[in-house]
Amino acid sequence: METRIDKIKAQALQELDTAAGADDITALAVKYLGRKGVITQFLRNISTLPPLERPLAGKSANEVKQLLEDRFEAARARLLEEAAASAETVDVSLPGRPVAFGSLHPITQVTEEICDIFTRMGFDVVEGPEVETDRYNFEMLNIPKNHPARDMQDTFYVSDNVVLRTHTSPTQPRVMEQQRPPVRMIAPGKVYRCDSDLTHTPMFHQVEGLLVDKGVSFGDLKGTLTAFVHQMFDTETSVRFRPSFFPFTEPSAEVDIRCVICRGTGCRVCSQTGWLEILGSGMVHPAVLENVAYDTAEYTGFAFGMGVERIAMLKYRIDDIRKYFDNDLRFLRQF
Ligand code: 2U9
Repeated sequence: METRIDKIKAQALQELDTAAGADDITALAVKYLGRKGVITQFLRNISTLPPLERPLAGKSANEVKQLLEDRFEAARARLLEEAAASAETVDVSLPGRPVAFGSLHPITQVTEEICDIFTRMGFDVVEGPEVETDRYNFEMLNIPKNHPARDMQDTFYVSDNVVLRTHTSPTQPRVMEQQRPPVRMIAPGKVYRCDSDLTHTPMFHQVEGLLVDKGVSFGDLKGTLTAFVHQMFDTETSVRFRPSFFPFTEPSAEVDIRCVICRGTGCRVCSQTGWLEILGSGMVHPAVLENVAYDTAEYTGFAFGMGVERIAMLKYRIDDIRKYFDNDLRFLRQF
């Protein structure tokens, strides 16, 4: 004969079969095994049964209680497993996650653009060491022992006779020592100076150029650098040459372009002058040619140098040089 506890058991298992989720299982556990649950009540009421029936009823009720506890626990574990399995499922019909493409740093892009322009004019691109000897960084370029550029305030010294190069020009005498004229080369790369503010960083990039051959004149310098400016900016950009001084060139000239912002009317960027300085240049000093045993009666040359950050600032209208080195992707993604 089916006892009352058998009926409770059958009922509970049937309800468990139709339980849809974790909440249903919890509700069943409360309904049957909770403090006021059906089985708990049943156990409590055993004392009201005739004495002979009590042991069997108690034993069966405890067995059913244990069985239900096990079944509820197993049902919970199965639900958790199913949830984990469905979370791992790959939906191959979903579109792929977009891959973020990297791009060249704006300074690299502008360096390459400068190199391309001079390559088209027949210049070779040569790279030299960033840790340089006093001999190539200063001596060979006619920079005297007492020159302020040699001061420890301006130059990073590695040891007495070794520095972080302060310009890329030492690459030139290294090439000239190995090669007879004609020499047509540019030297791009990193340079280092003890300096840091809105317009200076301790490391920045230069491209410095050199052309040595028979009969090279100041007219060649002007023509070459004007062609460079017209390709780098546009052919409407006027150029002017202003007398200057560098130990390695004589005569020397700064090269200015018409302000790219105000086109010459005067603004904050050009300090109301209408002009922007973008290059240093000059005829190679005879002492520099003699240092590499070039015959100064036969050969002359011109040289020039530019800061890449400055050219890029003017081209892209950037007001703070430090933005190039902050690694802020919102800035870098614009190029
Ligand atoms: C040799 C002889 C001469 C390279 C030159 C400059 C003028 C110049 C500056 C521009 C801005 C550096 O980045 S900057 O601070 N450069 O003004 N550089 S002539 O002259 C040379 C190079 C090599 C053998």
